[in-house]
Amino acid sequence: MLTKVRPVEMRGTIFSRLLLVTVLTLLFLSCPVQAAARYNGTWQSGSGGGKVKAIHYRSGKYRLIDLKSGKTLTVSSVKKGARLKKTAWKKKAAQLWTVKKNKNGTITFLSVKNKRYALSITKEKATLEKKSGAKSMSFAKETSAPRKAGAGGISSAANGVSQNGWLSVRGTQLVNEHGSPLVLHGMSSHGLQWYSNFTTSNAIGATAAYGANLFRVAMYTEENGYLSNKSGILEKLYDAVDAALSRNMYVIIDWHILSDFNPKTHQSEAKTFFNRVSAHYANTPGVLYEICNEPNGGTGWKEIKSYANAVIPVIRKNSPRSVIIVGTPTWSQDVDVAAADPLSYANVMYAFHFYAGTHGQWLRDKVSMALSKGAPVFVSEWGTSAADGNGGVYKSAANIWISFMKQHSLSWANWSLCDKSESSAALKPGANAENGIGEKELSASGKYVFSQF
Ligand code: DCB
Repeated sequence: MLTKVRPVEMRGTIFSRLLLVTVLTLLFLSCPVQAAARYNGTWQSGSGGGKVKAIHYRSGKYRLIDLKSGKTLTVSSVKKGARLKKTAWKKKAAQLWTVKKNKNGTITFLSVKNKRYALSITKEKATLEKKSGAKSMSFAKETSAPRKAGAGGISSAANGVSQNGWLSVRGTQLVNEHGSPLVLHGMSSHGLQWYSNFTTSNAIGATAAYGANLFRVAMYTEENGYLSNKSGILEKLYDAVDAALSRNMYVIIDWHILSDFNPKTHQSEAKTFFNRVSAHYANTPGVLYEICNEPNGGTGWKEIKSYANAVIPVIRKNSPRSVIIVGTPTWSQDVDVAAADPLSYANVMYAFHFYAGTHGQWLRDKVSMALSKGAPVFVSEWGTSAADGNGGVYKSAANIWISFMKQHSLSWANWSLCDKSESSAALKPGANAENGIGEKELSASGKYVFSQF
């Protein structure tokens, strides 16, 4: 075996350089100027509104960046109520602040121009005010760490769209914009026509607090869904998708066929719909499209393929990079059949759905078969109940499915975020998700699923 050996004199040089770097780093870290950088970070005033990012300049002085515009807050005149300007960073005293620690743990930013004046931010404006204990002058550090199960908070996805960008499929694996594998986990809504009270930014944000980075918007086509109220349901859909995106979540737009059995039944409506929404979200990396939820009633892969070949180009024309999920025969179970005769498009995945109380090893075998043939699988719907949405909760059967999905790095969405009186519902009947979701709101299924994100 050949190993490259550096000449002895070079190793000496490297060693002394390393020593020098280490000594300099230690000196730098221990000097008082560096210690003053402890207020670096994002701060929010007690009155809500805009956030500022503090960046240490020198000697305990900070510049503050307005997070909406990315510009530096600048004092234009030192008087009470003077609006702050947002300008480019020019290292001027009018752009520098010192920090005063308050008793309640918050901090106040004092202008270097005159330390009796402080930064005040309300929902409406950023001004200079005479230093006081007012909420608008008391800033708390923003904590981005997701709240843990049971906390019931509202958050944004910690590993979502802003960190991962456009998704694509490499082999059978979903990868992010940098080519690293990414697994998405989250909830599916129930039918938008019935449960849009759980597709709000707060309700979806509550799932993010537990670690979810995906939300699926189930837009039924029949059963009083889209086809019977196009403009009304479309509005609900846009609201739900925007809500998920506002929480940094990836979001699936699901054309939820069910009682219509065969996706070809409403193919022309599907083309119109997907043309419209993919144009609307053309430059939006967070959106994925699921073009037919669960073909059933004997619909074969040939027909689904024909439908997919008609709908995919419509989406791709508007939004060429979007990942598209295609339903498979028998309520999206026969991924093995699709794998034997795959679609020719890139960045396409095959939908696989299961219900723990009904489906077992024989169905996992279909997934293994599909993956071994190189077909990418997305578990865009699964439940802890039986296939009718009731029965159970089948926790030990679900445990086996969860470890199977982990083993194969499969992304999933659980059915469903609603308070319907059925065991697959994640919330108890009558639950309100607007103030976060906690022990009080979660059903037995919800408790189980929310601890798995
Ligand atoms: C799927 C559907 C989904 C359905 C769930 C649970 O259907 F994608 O829409 O949700 O799985 O059955 C249920 C709701 C009910 C609602 C009903 C009709 O939970 O509240 O009343 O939809 O809108 C499946 C999946 C698998 C199988 C059968 C069905 N299977 N199915 O394997 O037999 O009959 O709907």
